[in-house]
Amino acid sequence: MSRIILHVDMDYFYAAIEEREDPSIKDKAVVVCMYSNRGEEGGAVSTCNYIAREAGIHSAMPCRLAKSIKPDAVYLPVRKEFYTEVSDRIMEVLRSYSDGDGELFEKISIDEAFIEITDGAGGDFDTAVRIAKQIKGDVKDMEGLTCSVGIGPNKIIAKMASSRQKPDGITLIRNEDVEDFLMEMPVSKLWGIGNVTEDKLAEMGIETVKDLAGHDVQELIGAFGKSRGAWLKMAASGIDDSPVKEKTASDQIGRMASLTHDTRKSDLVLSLLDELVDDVFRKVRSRSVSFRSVTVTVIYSNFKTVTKSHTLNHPVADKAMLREVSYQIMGELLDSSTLNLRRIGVRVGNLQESKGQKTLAEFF
Ligand code: DCP
Ligand code: MG
Ligand code: MG
Repeated sequence: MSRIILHVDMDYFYAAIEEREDPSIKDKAVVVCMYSNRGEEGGAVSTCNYIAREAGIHSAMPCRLAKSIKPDAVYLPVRKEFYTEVSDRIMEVLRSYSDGDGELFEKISIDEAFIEITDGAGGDFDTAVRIAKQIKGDVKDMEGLTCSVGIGPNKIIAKMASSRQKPDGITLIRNEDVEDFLMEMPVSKLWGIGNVTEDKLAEMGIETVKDLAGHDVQELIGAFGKSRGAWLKMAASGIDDSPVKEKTASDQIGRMASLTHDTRKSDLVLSLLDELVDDVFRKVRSRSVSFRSVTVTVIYSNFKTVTKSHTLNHPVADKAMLREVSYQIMGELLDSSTLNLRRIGVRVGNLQESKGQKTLAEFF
């Protein structure tokens, strides 16, 4: 069965959030600026909406230049913390779609992530498209924002596919489409190739992905070293076995699951919570770690996602403690809304190697 990976990237993310917050600017060019300590004139464009892009404005352009090109655009300062809150909520929803109950998920920036759905889609790319539509619908309903999705048999292809149709697009590249998709691209478009590599390849006469795929691997290894040289050859051939795995996953252990039907009955919710606690704790024990934070996630029937965390005074590896804290947080979440719950999750974080299995009793 082929792997199926989605790459989701939000459309003009910071500027889209600003439009949502103030619909009166929606039909204007909107430019979000990162002002430096040299004041308004010294900053660079963080991002802008598509109307501003049509005028030639783009990320990293000096704000001063943007203002000279389009003085009548709306210029706003970056509100990073606010965008991060929006991002966190979106990421929880995206994570809830991944295989392994949220494990095969990888956030790679504030507005994009990989989601492996090989099992979720039963290995079928048409089903994957349906799931992608559902994800886009969830994000739209929940946050009023659009995103673009790339679907492919690996991360490199999915990542490159998501930017093919923007904004609000879905691009599917099946195994049999990979070669055509890649071949005519300049090497600079291959995900993972930066300016330095591009220049070095150009010196070797390699300009397109096709040139790179056809190049002698030994020569690439000679120029770039063993692992990078081999990687270049593989990537250009559309082969990428790298797993979807969060870089920080080693610092978190979690599980999510759906309730059999949407409900807020505490006996049903808590019995699923018990199962999740059991599973999470089994992994905690098998990795011989202690944890200091406990996070509970709730996705309501309208897809609104809420997470709540509790940080303990000491790292513990104690199942009773994990259950107690999870119950407490879940109780607070149930009290704070009258909506039915669709999915719930438990996660522990701030992991440390357990030197001997410390139990709660040892701390008191
Ligand atoms: N960003 C930034 N400076 C950059 C590039 C990006 O501050 N040089 C920020 C602002 C973007 C966000 O990161 O909104 C996400 O970056 P993307 O590259 O995904 O760009 P956008 O989401 O803005 O636009 P697109 O629709 O092309 O994805
Ligand atoms: Mg984006
Ligand atoms: Mg992005």
